[in-house]
This record gives sequence, C-alpha cells and structure tokens, in this order.
Amino acid sequence: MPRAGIVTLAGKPNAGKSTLLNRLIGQRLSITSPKPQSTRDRVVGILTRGQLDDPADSSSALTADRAIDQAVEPSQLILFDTPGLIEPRDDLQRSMRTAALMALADADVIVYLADATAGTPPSLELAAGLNTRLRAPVILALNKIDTVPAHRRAAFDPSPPPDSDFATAADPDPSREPSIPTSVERASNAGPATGSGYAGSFLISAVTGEGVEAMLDAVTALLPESPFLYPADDVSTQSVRFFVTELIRETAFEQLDQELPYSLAAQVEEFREDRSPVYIRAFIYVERDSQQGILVGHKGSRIREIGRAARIKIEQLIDAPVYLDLRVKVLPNWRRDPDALRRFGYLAPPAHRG
Ligand SMILES: Nc1nc2c(ncn2[C@@H]2O[C@H](COP(=O)(O)OP(=O)(O)OP(=O)(O)O)[C@@H](O)[C@H]2O)c(=O)[nH]1
Ligand SMILES: [Mg+2]
Repeated sequence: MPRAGIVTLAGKPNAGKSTLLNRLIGQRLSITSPKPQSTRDRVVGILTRGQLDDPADSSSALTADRAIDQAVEPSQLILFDTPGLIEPRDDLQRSMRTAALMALADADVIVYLADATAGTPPSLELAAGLNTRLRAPVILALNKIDTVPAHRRAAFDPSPPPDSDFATAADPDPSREPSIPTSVERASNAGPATGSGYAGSFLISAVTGEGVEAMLDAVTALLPESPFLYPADDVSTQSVRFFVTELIRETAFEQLDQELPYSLAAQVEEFREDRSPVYIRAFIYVERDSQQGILVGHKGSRIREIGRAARIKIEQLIDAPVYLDLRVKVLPNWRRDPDALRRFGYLAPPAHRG
C-alpha cells in the first residue's frame, strides 16, 4: 500500500520553508526572499515518489518537471508551505497566522524548520503561540547547515537512531570539539513538540539539499497508508493564476526596500491563455499615494522593470510567451480591511480580539 498525506512546513519567518518546498518539488513554486514574511498564504506542492501501476490522468494545469523516481516505495506528500509564525499586528498578519494554524491542524506530519545557527528553537507550540498540543508528529529540521563550516559540524549527529527521541540526538561524546549545536543539544531541552518529543531531527540545507533526502524518508515513514490523493504528475492544487500573482509579488519584493514590500498586494484581473503571447493584465495595490509614486518610479521606470522581470518568470512557469500589462493602484489601508483581504484571496481573519 502506498503512503499519502499532508506534510506541513512550519516555523518562524525566514527559516527557509518556501525554499525547502521548492527543493522538494524540484521547481520554483513558492516565493522566497531574504526579507521575512514573504509567504502570506498556504502554498500547496505535491511530491509523488515511486509510481503506481495505474496512475490517474493529470488534473493540474502545472505538471511535474522531474521524472518520478521509480526506485522508492510509492508515496505522495501533499506539502503545505505556510506563512512564518509571528504575533499578528494587523488583519493581513492575522490572516497569515490563521492560514499557518489551519495547515498545522490539517497535517499528518509537521516539519518544523528552524535556522540551525540561531540557537535553540522553542517548541513549535511555543513558536506558534498555541496552548494545546499539536496532533501530528513533528520532525525538527535545523536548516541552513551549509552556513556552518564543515569542521564545526563534526559533532552533529544528523541521523538519530530510530525511535530515539530528540533528547538522544545530540552527540554524547564530550571529548569532541563543541560545535554550534549546541543548537541540537540545547534544542533537546526545549521541551517536546508532541507528547513524546520530536519524531526525528535532521540537519538540512534547503539550498544545497544536504540532509533533505534522509529527512524526506523519515517524513514519508510517518504518513498513513493511503492511495494517492492526486494524479502522480500534479504539482499543485492551486491555479496558474495564483502562481502568476505570487511571481509578480515576489518580483516587487525583490526590487523594493524597507516597508514597501509589505504594503503591496498583486491581483491578476485578466488572463487570456487563448492568445499568443498570453495576455495578462494585473495590478499591484499599495496603501498610499506616496507609495504609488515610489513604485511607479521616474517616468514609470520602476514598474516597467518589475513588469519585465515578472514577465520572464511567468514565461518560465507557463512555458509560453507572455504580454504582461502591469499597473499600480492605491487601496487605502488594505492590510486592515477584511473585504480587501478576501478580494486578494487571503483568508478573512477571525474577529479582532482588541
Ligand atoms: N544559506 C542558506 N540559506 C537558506 C537556506 N534555506 C533558505 N535560505 C535563505 O533564507 C531566506 C528565507 O528563505 P525562505 O524560503 O523565503 O524562508 P521562509 O521560511 O519561507 O520565510 P517566510 O515565508 O517569510 O516565512 C532566503 O534568502 C533563502 O535563500 C539554506 O538552507 N541555506
Ligand atoms: Mg515562505
């Protein structure tokens, strides 16, 4: 029997969740940025390993670039990338938090990403501000291990023996050179993420791929036995339009500084795939007139450059030439307006608690 289920990637902003999703899927699906809080919504990626005898036809507009690995036991991971866990300060952030918490509640397995060099990660419940325990088993992935010099990694044991809980994952040999983890060792005192501790812990690099395969095997082993939930070459449950919107936002994130990236949202108004080049009309919304001026730039130079760079990314995604008509509009204080959030496809946040 194959295994299949929902695997939620969670953690603080900038931990590398979206980078990991993209590596697992083998495609740049979820937007990434050195700036925190780049992911605003749950992003779904489907990873199918091994092949069933009778695969269903693909139903997704986006299909897998990678070959399906025949050598492994068939499994299908429905990966949920989530917004970084923060204490929300406006409706947008409340909506982001709700999306993350819902994805945690839906999970069959949770991968809790933390920066390996940032010291002890608190338990996921603490990081998420939850006062109830998570139902699903939690695997801790200490990410960005590529930034730790090789000689300082010697004392890590990235593959704890099966059934050991996280407290045994640290190298017990005190004669070895003390090294960063101390992050691993200290994490063992951070308190269990589930009743019996982490279901596993791994040192990984979402950028180089180090440790990712071993982590993936451990995650898969925790999934329930189940038929595939989607056709084997589906890559996402979300629409091409959604990913186009995200690519526009990612490009604006790249090209703008300071607070401006947080004040903008993108929306695709028209998407004509029956034309060549594919015609896309989209808007970037900002909160104030002054922001509109910055985004448009001198004689429209900045918005033109964002449009040009976004178009190239969209062409790679849909594998067709694109004409992108991109404009800027002001929607005052949209981050604090539940109707505007819904319009941009974000979850309506729950009622204010003061
Ligand atoms: N060196 C190194 N950098 C990484 C690694 N994983 C992610 N990064 C970088 O860390 C930054 C944040 O990565 P993201 O994947 O956007 O992080 P995220 O957790 O999705 O962040 P939010 O969506 O804001 O919560 C980017 O600049 C990535 O290139 C890694 O394994 N090694
Ligand atoms: Mg992200």
